[in-house]
Amino acid sequence: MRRYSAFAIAREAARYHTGWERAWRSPAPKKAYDVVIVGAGGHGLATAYYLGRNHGIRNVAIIEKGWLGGGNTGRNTTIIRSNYLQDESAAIYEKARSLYENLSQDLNYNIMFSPRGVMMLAQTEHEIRGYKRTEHANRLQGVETRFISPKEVKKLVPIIELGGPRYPVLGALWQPRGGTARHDAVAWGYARACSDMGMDILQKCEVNGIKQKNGQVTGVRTTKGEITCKKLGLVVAGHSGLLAEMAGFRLPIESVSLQALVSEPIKPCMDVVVMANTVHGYMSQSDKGEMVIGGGADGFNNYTQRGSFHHLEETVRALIETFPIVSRLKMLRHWGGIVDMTGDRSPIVSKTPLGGTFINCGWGTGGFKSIPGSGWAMAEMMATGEPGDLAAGFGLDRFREGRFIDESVAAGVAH
Ligand code: FAD
Ligand code: PYC
Repeated sequence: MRRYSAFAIAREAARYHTGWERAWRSPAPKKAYDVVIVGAGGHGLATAYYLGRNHGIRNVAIIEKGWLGGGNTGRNTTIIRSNYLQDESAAIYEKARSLYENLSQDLNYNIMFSPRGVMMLAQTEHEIRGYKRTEHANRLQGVETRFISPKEVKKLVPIIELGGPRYPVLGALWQPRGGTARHDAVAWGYARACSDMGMDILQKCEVNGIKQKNGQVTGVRTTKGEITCKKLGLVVAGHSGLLAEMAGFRLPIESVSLQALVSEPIKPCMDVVVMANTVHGYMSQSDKGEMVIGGGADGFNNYTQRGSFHHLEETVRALIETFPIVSRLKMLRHWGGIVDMTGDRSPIVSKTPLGGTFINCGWGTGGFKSIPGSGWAMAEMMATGEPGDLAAGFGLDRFREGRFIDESVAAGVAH
């Protein structure tokens, strides 16, 4: 595949852009692969990419029932940060954040990483204590965060209302190298690199059965026929429970809808990301000028990818008290994605009871930020058969042993 470069843009401009190649191939499925990954979201594609790049395993198929990036990867609000509390989480989220710093160069694809800074507002005494604790933990973990005063908050975000009607802003946990990236570009960049390594991305192909013999996976049944494999990775976020059932085990996961909306584009007015977790709203401004807004997860399990009116009302009410200018904005679009929630709000990156089968799920409301680190850890586990340092804490056995990694506060989104 030809590299993208300034020279390539000039060359194509001179010939009316007739020479661009397709970013990835759309091949027919082969009968057999060494590795099959189910789910072409960010985590599935990143797993395949690092299998090829770090471990030289390239006879890989990534199977997607819809279109690549059409799940939560293309529906999220793109916040990237690593200000988690527990050591296991800080390690994997910071690995991901640091990979994001150079991901455009690594993939030769502009993912528009924008380390503009992320702040989580403290609006109660309890939140101040919690975020100061996180700041201290992050210092020990090598993650750069700082608790800042209301004055510093106002300087960074002039449009904020510090003395809100219900909760005043008392400070914030500030991560200066947190930020955003273009979500579909992350999926597209990984997909292009995987295809370039000879891997097959099979879109519009649903896995509806898992074949096994003597406790070992042998392949998958799909809407395009049977495919055999030596190793299988299940990376399907909100559909993880369904795939686990096909493989013959149960997961401690609930699937719920998380919603977001964007406004009409306006002039640049906010160049950081703000999360207000007490009133339950968060906001950033996209490069097009739209205000990207989200709230808490639905309070009931479901598989719908739609928004709902009660959520709109709750989220916009929270945002208006934090940013009064929101009251004069028109909203353009509203959608939902099915997120996969564990009890401790930490992911599962694990071997499973079925031999040769590995699972990556449970990133819940916060898995966009972790895509590169998660793919790196999952690839290592699939290549070697055992979890490495990054994945070691996130095994399924922690639920049996009560070894939870509680991140219900750092998850940052009401659930
Ligand atoms: P997905 O992108 O959902 O990919 C899974 C894929 O598996 C899908 O494409 C699906 O079609 C496919 N699949 C399912 N079943 C099958 C099958 N049987 N056969 C074949 N394919 C199948 N995270 C953050 O870090 N920051 C944020 O700001 C943020 N905001 C969010 C806002 C919203 C509204 C939502 C919904 C989520 C948000 N998240 C955020 C969470 C984040 O989007 C997810 O954790 C992450 O995208 C999960 O990626 P994934 O690759 O695991 O899943
Ligand atoms: O994990 O930072 C996050 C997040 C923000 C909005 C949804 N998830």
